[in-house]
Amino acid sequence: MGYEYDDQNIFAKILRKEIPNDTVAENDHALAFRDISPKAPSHVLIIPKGKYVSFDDFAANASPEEITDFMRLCAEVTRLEGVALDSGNGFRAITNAGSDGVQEVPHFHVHIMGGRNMGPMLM
Ligand code: D5M
Repeated sequence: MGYEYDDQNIFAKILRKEIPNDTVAENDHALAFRDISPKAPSHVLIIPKGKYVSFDDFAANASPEEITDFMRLCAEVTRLEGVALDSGNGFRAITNAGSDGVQEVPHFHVHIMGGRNMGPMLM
C-alpha cells in the first residue's frame, strides 16, 4: 500500500515558491514557516522538503538524513521562538493525520505552538 502525494497541495506550492510564506528557519531537508491562522502567540509549521503525505509516511519512508534534519529544525524553532525548555516555558507539538486526524493539508507537517498556556489536550 502506498501514500499518494498530491503535487497541488498548498505546502507543495510553498516549497516550489509559487506562493509566499513567512519563513522562520530552514535546512537541507526541512522548512519552518508561520501558520497563516495562528492558534497561539507562536505557531510555526515544520515540513519536510520531500514528498510525504503524513507522519506515518514520513516515519516509515524518509531517510535518516531527512528525519534528523526535520527533528533538528523542530528544535531550532523552539529555541528561536523562545519556548524551548532550556530557556522558555514550553510548547505543544502536534501533527494531524488523515480524515480521523482532521488533516487539512496533505503534506506532512508538525505544528509547534507556544507563548501561552495551551490548556488541556482536546479529546
Ligand atoms: O493544518 C494545516 C495548517 O496549515 C492550518 O493551521 C492552516 C495552515 N495553512 C494553510 N495554508 C497556509 C499557508 N499558505 N501558509 C501558512 N499556513 C497555512 P492541518 O494540521 O493540516 O489541519
